[in-house]
Amino acid sequence: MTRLLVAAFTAAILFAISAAEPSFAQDAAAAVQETTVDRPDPKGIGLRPAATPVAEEIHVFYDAILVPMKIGISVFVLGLLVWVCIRYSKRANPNPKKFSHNTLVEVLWTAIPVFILLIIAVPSFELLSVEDIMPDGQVHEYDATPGQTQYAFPNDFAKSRMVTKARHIEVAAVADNGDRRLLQFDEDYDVANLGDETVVVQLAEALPASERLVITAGRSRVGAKPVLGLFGADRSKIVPAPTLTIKATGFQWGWRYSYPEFGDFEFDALIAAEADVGRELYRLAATNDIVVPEGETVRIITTATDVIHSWTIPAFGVKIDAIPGRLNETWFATDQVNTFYGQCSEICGKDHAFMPISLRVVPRDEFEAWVDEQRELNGMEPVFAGQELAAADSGEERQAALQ
Ligand SMILES: [Cu+2]
Repeated sequence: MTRLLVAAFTAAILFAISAAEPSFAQDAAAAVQETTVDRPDPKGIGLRPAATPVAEEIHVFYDAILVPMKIGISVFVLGLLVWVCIRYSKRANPNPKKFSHNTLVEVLWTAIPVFILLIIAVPSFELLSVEDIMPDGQVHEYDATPGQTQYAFPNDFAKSRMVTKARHIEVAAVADNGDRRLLQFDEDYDVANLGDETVVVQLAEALPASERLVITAGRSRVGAKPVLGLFGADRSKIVPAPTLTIKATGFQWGWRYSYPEFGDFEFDALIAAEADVGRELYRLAATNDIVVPEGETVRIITTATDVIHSWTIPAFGVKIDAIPGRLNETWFATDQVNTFYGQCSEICGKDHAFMPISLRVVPRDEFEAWVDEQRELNGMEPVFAGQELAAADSGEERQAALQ
């Protein structure tokens, strides 16, 4: 009987792992296929396809660890129940034993759950830290000079965040048409002076003049990683520091967004009427979308004016409380040009279900046009139309250009 249970348990875990595999593939397919909106599927029970590296990491954790565990535990407990019902029924076991303790069983039912919780804890802490720590990756671009194989970049991070391992560097060759070719450490390049003030990347051979060298450096490596460091591919990448900050303020019942780096223009996003957006998007669509540029890291700061609300986009793997009198921050970055939806996720009163979150990811030039339009609506001059601001690389440079 015991052997049968062990076999059933193992089969359940193997089944769960194999069932989990296709959803990784779906994530990848969804990333390639661009749709115009990402809304919940009617009667769907799965997670939204991952649109950010954090969401990818969450999905691996869910598919490869949580789902097999919950199926395994459910099957095991059900098996025990069935076994007890049959083997120890009044008919099969008319004279029950009268003992009340069994040390071995008690040690096992304490130790095994502790072990299970530890297995869950390790990837959980990893996830919590990537969600909480603002990415600080730096991108350095170099035009290829004929014959040049050595490139250096400053290792000017905070001490605890300095580049000290080959894993903290990504080297890519980018062609004129935007095609990106990731170079392999050890094969295509080597790294010297790790942990020093200036790090040197030594290419095995010089790039053709048609390609630029792009070095991304930093410790904020996020994305699907091998499960427990053992199984599966490493699709993580170094995430650059944010180029944009958005402040989201929850109120009863809607969201107010402001863009502090662009003159702090702000707008309200209330629930859009069903007649305007149709039944499928009702309670997802808002009267105004948050607009962000594709492929860039966005810092989101949340607060509230009355009670606690919670800002979320499930496809991004982002959920963060908006608390009166406090600022919370998190981040996201997505390559998908799409519209994403979320809803207030902290019960906040009678219209809690009527404060949707809608976010539109657009190419950089569309984003700039939108910013200029919003500034105009708020009585400000455009900033991107032909000004030095267009050339600014960071939030600070933009801030400086605005003053
Ligand atoms: Cu709310």
